[in-house]
Amino acid sequence: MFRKILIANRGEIALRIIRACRELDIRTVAVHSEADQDSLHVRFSDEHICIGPPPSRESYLNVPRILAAAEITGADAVHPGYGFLAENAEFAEICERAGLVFIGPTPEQIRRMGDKAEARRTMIAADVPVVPGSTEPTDDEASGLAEARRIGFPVMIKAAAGGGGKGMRAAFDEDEFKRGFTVARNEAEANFGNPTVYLEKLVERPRHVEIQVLGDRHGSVVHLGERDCSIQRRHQKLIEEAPSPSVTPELREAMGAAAVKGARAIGYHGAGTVEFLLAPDGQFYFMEMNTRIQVEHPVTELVTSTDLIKEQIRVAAGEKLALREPPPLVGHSIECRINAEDPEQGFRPSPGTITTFHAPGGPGVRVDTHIYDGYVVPPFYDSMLAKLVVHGTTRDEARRRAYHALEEFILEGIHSTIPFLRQVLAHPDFVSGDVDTGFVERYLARS
Ligand code: MV4
Repeated sequence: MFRKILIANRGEIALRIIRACRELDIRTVAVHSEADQDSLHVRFSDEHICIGPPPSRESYLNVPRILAAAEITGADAVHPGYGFLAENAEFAEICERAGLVFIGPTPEQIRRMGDKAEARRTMIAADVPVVPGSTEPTDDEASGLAEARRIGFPVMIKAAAGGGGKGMRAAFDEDEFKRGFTVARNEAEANFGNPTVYLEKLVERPRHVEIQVLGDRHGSVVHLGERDCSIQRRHQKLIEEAPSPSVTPELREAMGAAAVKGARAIGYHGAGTVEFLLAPDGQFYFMEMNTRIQVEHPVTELVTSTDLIKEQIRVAAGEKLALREPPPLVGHSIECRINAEDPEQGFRPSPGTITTFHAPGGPGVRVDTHIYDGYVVPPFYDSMLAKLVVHGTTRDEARRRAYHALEEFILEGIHSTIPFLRQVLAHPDFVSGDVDTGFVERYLARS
């Protein structure tokens, strides 16, 4: 097992990794920017090193500084968390070359799933269902249009190098296609330096359902059920839950088997997430594979009684997975992301000093956060401050628990998403579980 892990991240996930390391008797090294001097991940780590000025480029994305910190402290592994360098194949490669174990999959696996068109080809070859569409990306409008006619409208135009909805356009007819193709191509070029796009049949009113997988370095892969992440706004998830209210045991088995097949096809090891679009007719289609631990991993932890961060560390150290088959899912879990944003002002970031902080408690209530009374929310990073994660025997118990816990959550001095989250939890369509990825936009358009 590792002796010392460097955590190349900040905020709640850095703290979450520190807690896992303590349980495994592994020492921790926190790296931090000048803006995070007073952060809890710095205070609760065994050692800490400042790696640069506040902007991420100069600190949390500064590879030479992070490697120097690992060298100085004698760390033997690096946990990248999520965001920042977590899906940077080059970083994973550089770590390995420096003799540090990267806690995650191989650079090759990261690279392969990072290229969306390549990921799609890989899944087709592995017999995982993908949305009907093209396999060869193009940057030529005429050949794109011919392909769109073959697939049949409506279609979705997607950047080959994309992800997270950038360089993506829906087109319901040829006119819309011509305009959308140019926009998607330009966005793809500007954001990813690659103008090629590919086409898929548009799936209308889909749910976002993703399967958690774990693989070890001995060829074992298991899945741990799904998370429903349909409550999103502009591709930022707001509420996630496990299990999905729209997934039956039979569908779970089919989606789980598809996810495991896809992961096995690339010899995947570590924690990963296979994202699917779930159509209203019950058909599911591969979208993307995320080769990292995700923000919403706790809902899976609570329904499977698994510590996913500890599992990530164990498999990175070469241990075999203890889990041989999907664990039973017990009860229901819901996560609410509490962001320093003002829902009344179009979710505008709201940094500043937290003048009063009180976290809720009680049965089935977990709060993952790095903030405290007097904490100053810096303007430089992601606006997520805390995750409220609840567990209940039934979905309704979990939902009501989350609603009341948010009422107990005191956060003063800045604006937060708490009031908005409570409105969603009380919305009749959320109560009945009848939501799709368009829920938040429709809701906001009406209010
Ligand atoms: C789609 C789709 C409908 N049809 N593909 C959004 C981000 C990227 N990962 C894929 N996305 C979508 N791909 C086809 N063929 C709808 C979306 C989509 C979406 C997916 C998941 C969660 C939220 C979403 C919001 C808008 C669009």
